[in-house]
Amino acid sequence: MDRIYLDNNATTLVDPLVKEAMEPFFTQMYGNPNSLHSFGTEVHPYMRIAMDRLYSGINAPDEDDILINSCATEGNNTVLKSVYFDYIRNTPKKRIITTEVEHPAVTNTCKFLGSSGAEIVYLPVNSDGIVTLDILKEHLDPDKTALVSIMKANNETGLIFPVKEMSLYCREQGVLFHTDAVQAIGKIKVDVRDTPVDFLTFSAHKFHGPKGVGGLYVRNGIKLTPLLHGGEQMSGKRGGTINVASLIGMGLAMELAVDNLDFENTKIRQLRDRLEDAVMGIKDTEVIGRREIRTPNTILVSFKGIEGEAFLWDLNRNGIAASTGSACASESLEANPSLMAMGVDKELAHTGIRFSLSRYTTDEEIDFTIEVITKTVERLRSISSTYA
Ligand code: C6P
Repeated sequence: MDRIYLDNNATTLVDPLVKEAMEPFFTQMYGNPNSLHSFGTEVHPYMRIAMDRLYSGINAPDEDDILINSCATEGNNTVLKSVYFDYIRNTPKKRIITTEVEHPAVTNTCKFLGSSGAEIVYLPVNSDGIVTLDILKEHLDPDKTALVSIMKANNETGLIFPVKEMSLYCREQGVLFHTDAVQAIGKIKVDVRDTPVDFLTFSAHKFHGPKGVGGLYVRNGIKLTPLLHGGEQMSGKRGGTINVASLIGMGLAMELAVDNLDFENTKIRQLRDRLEDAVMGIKDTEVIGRREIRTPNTILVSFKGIEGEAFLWDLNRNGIAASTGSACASESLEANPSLMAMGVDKELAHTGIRFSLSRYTTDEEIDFTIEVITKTVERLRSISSTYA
């Protein structure tokens, strides 16, 4: 069997149709869309189709903005720094409320803004691993709060947050709401009419599009200060020549992701559940978060007494790619911070392994993975000094 890729929350295979759709924009239609000659103008209709696909993918009204940028990290930075600049800096509302389990693209930006005068409140999660409306209500003072930033789904656990209720409440209270929807697109429905967020971020490579391109949704009427000042691209809201091929790819990837939502929530969920049932059959194993409130492709599992890194190494030797959590924290040997924030004990937080499936995952791959996991747990526990 070829290598098995179960790290789809880190990044995904580019759909072959997406790759094919992008190709002409490297070799034939390579003009700068801001140029006035035909090389520039001939790409406009294709860009429009891609933008329509993005708008329809998140059900955004025409009057709202979707800014094309380089990734979700850029999108999250733009939202937080822009809100700081426009709504916090010279006003009495100094507070940004976020959670203890956001991606570093949010938490590290918040830390930076905290050192520049913003007051950052990190909401704790409940015993289910999520932040609820009640937790938010307890901490939200609308006279002091400029922005609430809460992810739609967690990258490490797959846990889904009740963003609809929380954004509706923030709307009533006159507080801006941002959601990082990176791990939601293509896994659960994302609809900005149904869920009244003011800002939403996504990244194409998480839903079988190319790396290095993302989108930032901004509701009509919300002020946005660019992160990148420059030319008049994106109506002056994000300078820099647009990456045309990547936009074309992201548009198609979004359409395919939405078309595949049912498949993701039936077939892929079934495969994930089968993997989960099998690992739960192994002694002293814990899966983090109830499966009914997780994205259909994700499972974070901890095998008592086995270091996450050692486990990953064995999986990798057997051709299976998984991770100990967020790919961008993989060089740190610290206990998984999301898990620590969830109140999981330190030993468990050192042993978490994330398996994330995609629409390309097969029955045979899951069968083989279950076989390897079972043998690996047995082998590593037999040589572990902490497991008796
Ligand atoms: N999470 C993971 O292994 P970029 O890298 O900018 O395209 O996406 C950043 C990002 C932002 N928010 C969430 C919720 C994410 O999951 C990610 C990327 C990967 O979990 C890589 S660190």
